[in-house]
Amino acid sequence: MKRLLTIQDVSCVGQCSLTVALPLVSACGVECAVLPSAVLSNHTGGFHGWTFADLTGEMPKVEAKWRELGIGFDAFYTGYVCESQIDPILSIMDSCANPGAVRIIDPVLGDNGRLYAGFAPDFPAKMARLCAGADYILPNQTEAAFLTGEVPKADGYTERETLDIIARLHRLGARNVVLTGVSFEPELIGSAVSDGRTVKYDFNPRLRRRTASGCKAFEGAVFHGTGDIFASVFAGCIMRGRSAFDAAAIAADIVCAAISATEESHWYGVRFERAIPELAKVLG
Ligand code: PXL
Repeated sequence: MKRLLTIQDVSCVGQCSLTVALPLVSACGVECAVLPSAVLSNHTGGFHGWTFADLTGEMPKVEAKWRELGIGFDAFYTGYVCESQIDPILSIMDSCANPGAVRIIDPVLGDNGRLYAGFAPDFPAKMARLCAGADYILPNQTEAAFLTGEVPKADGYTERETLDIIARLHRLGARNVVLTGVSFEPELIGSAVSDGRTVKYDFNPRLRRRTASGCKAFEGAVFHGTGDIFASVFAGCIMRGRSAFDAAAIAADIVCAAISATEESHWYGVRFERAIPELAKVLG
């Protein structure tokens, strides 16, 4: 069994980051070690405030202990991290890598055209340094724009613009790019998977908050944590030997299943737990 280290925050409530990665990577049949980047009472998307304990100071100590113990990892998967953690993370990925270790970077910066609360405008340039040595990066459209120094477009991207963004993301130094939130027609949304030579698309029907009860408050509302579900399943599938395209397609199916299983009143996350049996079945 492969051992993956994921580095991202613990949002104690909110169904995102580590509370999603640990169960989903495990459900893929991959050992999931964790290094929490911070502990928050809840995620920053829609709650009225949150507590925040930065764990940057622990990182060099944990790294030193792992080196002493000879602990290594077959993969690194990073998510929501702080500015001060880019160098400590690069150091851990250098010193605790088993031969051939894979680097999967989800450059968590923002969504829907905006940086997440608490991130400074110069953070994307720092996150780009993590992307530079990545085997796979998994930005959404907003993150792709910020990483390449652009202002996110509100009205979507054409295929030509998408291919241009992907080329620019490769130029950051990433070997494979999985761009999420790609949509060339309103009812379909998916990802573009590029190895630097060819780009393949995977699309699914665009799901919206159910409004059967007529509750307009949820119509068009965002689905928090779906990027983390996508990245976690993608990472697990890569470790299980799937191609990047297959991993992205399976990850998207699990996101769709989780969204479909979520009642409209559950605003802060999606019910990914209900998709775990499907994931375990797909990966045997
Ligand atoms: O899902 C991304 C994410 C992770 N961690 C924290 C967040 C968010 C998005 O809002 O606030 C703390």
